[in-house]
Amino acid sequence: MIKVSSPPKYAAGIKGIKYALKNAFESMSPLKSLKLLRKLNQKDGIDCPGCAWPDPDKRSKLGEFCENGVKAIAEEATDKHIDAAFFSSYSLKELKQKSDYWLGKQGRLVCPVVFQRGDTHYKPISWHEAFDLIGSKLKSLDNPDEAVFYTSGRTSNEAAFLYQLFVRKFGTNNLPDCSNMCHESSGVGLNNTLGIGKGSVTLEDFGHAEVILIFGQNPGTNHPRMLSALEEAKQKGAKIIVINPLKEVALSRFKNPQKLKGWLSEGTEIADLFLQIKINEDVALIKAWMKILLKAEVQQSSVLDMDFIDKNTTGFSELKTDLEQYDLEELINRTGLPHEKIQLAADWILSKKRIIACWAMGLTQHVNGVDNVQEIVNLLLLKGSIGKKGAGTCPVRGHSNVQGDRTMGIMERPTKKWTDKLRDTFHFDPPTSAGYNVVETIEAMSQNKVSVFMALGGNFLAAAPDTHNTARALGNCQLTVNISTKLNRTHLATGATTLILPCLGRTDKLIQKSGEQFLTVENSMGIVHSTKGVLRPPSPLLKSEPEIIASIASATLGKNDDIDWLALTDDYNKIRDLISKAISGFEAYNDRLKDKKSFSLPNGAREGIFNTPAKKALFSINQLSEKSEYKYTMMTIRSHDQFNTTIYGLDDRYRGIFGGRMVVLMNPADIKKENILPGSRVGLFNSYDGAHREVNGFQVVSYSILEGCLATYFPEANPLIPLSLHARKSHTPSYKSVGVNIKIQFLN
Ligand SMILES: Nc1nc2c(c(=O)[nH]1)N[C@H]1C(S)=C(S)[C@@H](COP(=O)(O)OP(=O)(O)OC[C@H]3O[C@@H](n4cnc5c(=O)[nH]c(N)nc54)[C@H](O)[C@@H]3O)O[C@H]1N2
Ligand SMILES: Nc1nc2c(c(=O)[nH]1)N[C@H]1C(S)=C(S)[C@@H](COP(=O)(O)OP(=O)(O)OC[C@H]3O[C@@H](n4cnc5c(=O)[nH]c(N)nc54)[C@H](O)[C@@H]3O)O[C@H]1N2
Ligand SMILES: [Mo]
Repeated sequence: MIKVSSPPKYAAGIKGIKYALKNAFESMSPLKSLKLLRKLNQKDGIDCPGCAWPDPDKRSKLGEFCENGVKAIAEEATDKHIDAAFFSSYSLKELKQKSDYWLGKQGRLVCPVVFQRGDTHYKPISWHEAFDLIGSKLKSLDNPDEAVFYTSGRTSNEAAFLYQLFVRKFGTNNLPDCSNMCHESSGVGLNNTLGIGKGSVTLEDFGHAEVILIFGQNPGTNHPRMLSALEEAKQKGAKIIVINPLKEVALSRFKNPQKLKGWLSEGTEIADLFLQIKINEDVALIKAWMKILLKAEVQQSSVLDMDFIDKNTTGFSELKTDLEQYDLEELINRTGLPHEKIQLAADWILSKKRIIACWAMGLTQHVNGVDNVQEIVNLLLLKGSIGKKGAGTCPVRGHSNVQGDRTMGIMERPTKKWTDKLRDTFHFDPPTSAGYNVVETIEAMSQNKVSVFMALGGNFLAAAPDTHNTARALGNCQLTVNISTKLNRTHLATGATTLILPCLGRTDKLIQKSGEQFLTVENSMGIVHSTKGVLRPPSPLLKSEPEIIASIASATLGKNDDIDWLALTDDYNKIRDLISKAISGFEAYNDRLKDKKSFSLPNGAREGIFNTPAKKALFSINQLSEKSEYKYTMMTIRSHDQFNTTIYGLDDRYRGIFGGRMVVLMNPADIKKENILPGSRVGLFNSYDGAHREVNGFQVVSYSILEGCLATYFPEANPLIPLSLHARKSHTPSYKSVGVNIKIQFLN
């Protein structure tokens, strides 16, 4: 039985450090742990593979890392290994029966292996044979679009750049990535309205903000170092408003583990106002705020920044007209929030000029995910809160280099500017038609249109929606190739032939022909910097990601290709020189890294320059969420003990849940209405597109969440998310709002 207690009163503090060290010491020796921690997020050190939150200029003497960052590196740097003997002792069938948690705990992959349909076990294969197999399969395809090349956001700029260059030289834009399931709605929404798909604020802006809105994000677990920035903002007088269906503890009270004061004091209360909203009613809330602001402007003026609106935006009068059709009370009712709280927040927004809006998956993973993002932009534009100090957009990115991968060209719909530049730099005709994103990849695989699926990192099957259908779709492929550090569910959904190619990770030293190498990444605020591993790799057999990609490119495109792929990986400066030529903002890449080890990329919105077709920021008209026919709306969230599909442990300390993950968080009144008790086991089911989907065995947890709303963990609940339920304009799966009904399995 899973144990449940009240959530703790604060996040982090000494307890956080204790849990961090416990995790590290369980995976590796204290000496190795300390060697890693000393270098984590330091200027000449390892970029934490945990999240994409930027590092402050002044790093804390107590270490610039968080509990979950330590878990991330312990997971990678573990002393345990999965070798050929492991694969001969467990059949594929046996491995399929193991949990994700068990798979992860077996250690680092250290030898290339192959599975052929009809076999019972994975078997070792040499690198040479593996590359030949991939090269000849790719060359044999009738059409390059029969191959798909997925990327997860941990890969470096260098690997990502080589990968997309190879894939486009091969002839396709089928480059789906984890971003398609993550911040795609932000990219689309921000590009449409502000002309850049990235956020506009810097870390420094947090110290100048008067109001900070935090929508749909749980930084205590997923971006813990963000709390230091929020603490500082708070100390300088900013008002922090949290909009979330759950009262995430770190946003209530935070004890900063990087400051002695944080160890000893009561900690800092982060949120001034917590708005416990119904799932997917953020558009209604923002519309309500905008109506209040517009009304106040008529009465007292200077509420809106009319100068900014006149000079820099278009669409203001259309927005005003559109808002007139909504009734304020109806909007407020939809949110499930008390009128007074909405008014209080509006009063703060009304009277202040420098506003930052932060958000993450709570906004992007809905059918109206792009609408959510664009509605936030509307609010900021009304206040002129963009392109000035202490104000702007802050989509908080997930994977540590997901933003960099996009900058490097990992995108299935490249712009003309991108393909033109590639053509001029590398003298070939890159494909220009749209490739598949994640949802389209699964659709195409289901229709037998994909022969080869390759993944540069990630865990496609467990991360994607509609797990059972996605597994079947992967099974339709003739060849699947996984370039990975750890064993995961995707490796077990085999095609006719499946390869697992083990690679070096962030923490490992990279030695190539010219000597020791470093790699580069871009954080959530557009700062590019180096990352350099310090550990002896778990096996001399492992290869770096750039080397694996270059070898595949060489085996596919042939020795006569214009690019000498293998020579590029002798010295990574050569890859960065190519990037300098091909991507604006990266001029003199190597030189700029030499001194400061980092530099900022240009960002129009930050300077108040809007690269939209109209050269102005756009007010947009956005839709409210659609009414659901289901009794409940379910969101799938992360526990404190996981990194996406990697399960570090079975507890969710900050929510008071211990020893298991099959839980459903439910409002006490709903539990009563269902005639069940906390601790009962229930099944969740729905029926979209005529197909019944069901997952059983959830233990009911009575939790502070509004009636009609449920929360479960990802990836356990992914079989309930139909592939067709995704954001209208970005294809981001609707992981945060799916309709379900409940059936009782047994009462407590
Ligand atoms: N330790 C750790 N760190 C991580 C990750 C991890 O798994 N573990 N994952 C990384 C990745 S790839 C990402 S993208 C980020 C994810 O970071 P988050 O987006 O913080 O992660 P989620 O758990 O998906 O949390 C979403 C939050 O949105 C809220 N929410 C859900 N629906 C709604 C809604 O309709 N409206 C509002 N206002 N809120 C809503 C939920 O209650 C929850 O607090 O973290 C990154 N960092
Ligand atoms: N229901 C639901 N589903 C979701 C989400 C949700 O909130 N709810 N969130 C979505 C989001 S935001 C994201 S970003 C996706 C995540 O999707 P992915 O990025 O595909 O998944 P991860 O779990 O991060 O991938 C973990 C695997 O990456 C490999 N790996 C780790 N480090 C490295 C490395 O350095 N190199 C290589 N080559 N491999 C490495 C390991 O083998 C590990 O098993 O999931 C999405 N799925
Ligand atoms: Mo993500």
